[in-house]
Amino acid sequence: MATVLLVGLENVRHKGETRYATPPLGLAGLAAFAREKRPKKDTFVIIDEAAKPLLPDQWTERLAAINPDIICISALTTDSSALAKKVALFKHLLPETPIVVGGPHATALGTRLLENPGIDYIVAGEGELGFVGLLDALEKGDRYPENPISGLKFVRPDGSIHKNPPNKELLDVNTLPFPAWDLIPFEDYSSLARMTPSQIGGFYAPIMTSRGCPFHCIYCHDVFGSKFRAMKPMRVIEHIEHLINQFGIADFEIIDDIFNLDYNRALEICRLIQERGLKIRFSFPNGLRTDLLDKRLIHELAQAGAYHIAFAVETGSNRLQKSIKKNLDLEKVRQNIACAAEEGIFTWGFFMIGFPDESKEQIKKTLDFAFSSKLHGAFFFLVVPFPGTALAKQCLSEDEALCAASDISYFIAENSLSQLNPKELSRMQTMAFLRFFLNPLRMARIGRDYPGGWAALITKAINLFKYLIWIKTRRVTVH
Ligand code: B12
Ligand code: SF4
Repeated sequence: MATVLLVGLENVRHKGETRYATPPLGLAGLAAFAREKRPKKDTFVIIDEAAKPLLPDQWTERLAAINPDIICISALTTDSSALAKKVALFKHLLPETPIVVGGPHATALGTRLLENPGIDYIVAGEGELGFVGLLDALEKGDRYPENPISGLKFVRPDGSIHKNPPNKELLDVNTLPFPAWDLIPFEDYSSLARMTPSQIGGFYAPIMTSRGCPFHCIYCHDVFGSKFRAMKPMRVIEHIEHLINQFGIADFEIIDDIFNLDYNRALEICRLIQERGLKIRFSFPNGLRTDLLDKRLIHELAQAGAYHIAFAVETGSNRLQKSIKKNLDLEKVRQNIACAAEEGIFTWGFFMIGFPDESKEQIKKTLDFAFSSKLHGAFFFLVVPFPGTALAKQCLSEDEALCAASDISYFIAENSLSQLNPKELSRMQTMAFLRFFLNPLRMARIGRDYPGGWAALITKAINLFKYLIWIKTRRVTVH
């Protein structure tokens, strides 16, 4: 019997930025899987600092009360410094308690994370099997399990490293239990900003109806592999109904990497939502593969309750679409944005500027695409080569990539991989936001269609501009 503490880290917040957080689907999924595989053996507690950060004194009290047998932390690469601080604090307070780190950062960095002596284990990739394998081993008193446990890595007593790759055979997402939603205090998230930028607050849950993506965009990370594994439409509906009936949740963020890769599955999910009379609303804040949409699917999504879709366009240059391996059909994307906007869906674009060797003309193409589109909102991110990505391997050393991947590097051009220097790049980014949002026609459309209501819209607009002013008035080092 183990008491397992699962920890989510605080997203770094900047002046003027509303706290934002998403109920931790990954941690809730791990707990549910372990409950199924090790029935009645463990007790789980989730503390998500993204929603409710604790001061060190509060941690002292909570750890004393919980007395965990194992501490499991989920981390993104942008969480690196928060992770290091938390590991130091936990080791100081509970030196004998093993600490495990999983999630995208552990997947991207691999054994390098073990250079932090406070981290006892890392689990890379899809985490369920590794998590349960480790709990089983620790229960038997085996602190250095040599049998192959999916994705598990640790330092042996003699200083050598045990590393087992994530299982090649990936999980069947149809057989996974529903996440342990009972461990999530949904109310903690109800007044925070969420991943869907057109919305603040309210009770909602993130759901992932598929794992994996067969595309290989060079800037993307790889937690779930390239094999697309999708839940059957009825399984998706059962999950939605479970959340409605057990937790009163009727608002969902569908955060798949590529929900609509299987066109007929997507249509069938919409059909079932309508057939069963489910009164729900949902958004796609992580994007859809937007050149695989068409009028019919967009209409069905809107009828089923879709109110916000992110269009991850990234670049308006056809040449760059090829070199970054996104390979979007830009004309189709443009039509689909217009079509979604006509259906009353709030449309949000993601764009990236500053790819290796990108010219001013290519950046202009991206910006022109955004300005001339029917998008309601957009983010213009600076390109950040995250460790472990093909992009980082192409242009940076691992250390440089680790330094580059801070949560503010999307907005502060410290370096430039493009033909522009950091100052020019930064200027173009500021100009992009201003020209995009200060267009009177777009402002009128935003006011008319914003799904979160006027109060949320005003808060959001003020926050965005305060944040941009703060970040853009920081010093930019020209290299
Ligand atoms: C929801 C989401 C968010 C949410 C919540 C993040 C969170 N803490 O989970 C918010 C909106 C906050 C967010 C923000 C960002 N995000 Co985000 N986000 C996602 C998204 C779409 C879904 C995450 C999710 O719930 N997945 C489903 C669950 C089941 O998976 P999971 O959490 O990874 O957990 C599994 C495994 O990783 C593992 N695992 C996880 N934790 C642990 C812990 C232990 C102990 C173990 C054993 C296993 C384990 O087991 C789980 C089950 O298999 C992913 C894309 C994706 N495909 O996952 C991107 C993703 C995580 N985000 C990413 C990025 C880059 C960002 C941003 C930097 C984007 C930006 N432009 O600002 C910011 C950074 C935030 C900050 N400032 O700190 C990258 C991370 C890359 C990296 N190396 O860190 C991803 C992978 C997207 C991508 N494909 O590039 N994001
Ligand atoms: S960016 Fe999207 S389409 Fe490209 S590999 Fe990642 S998940 Fe797939």
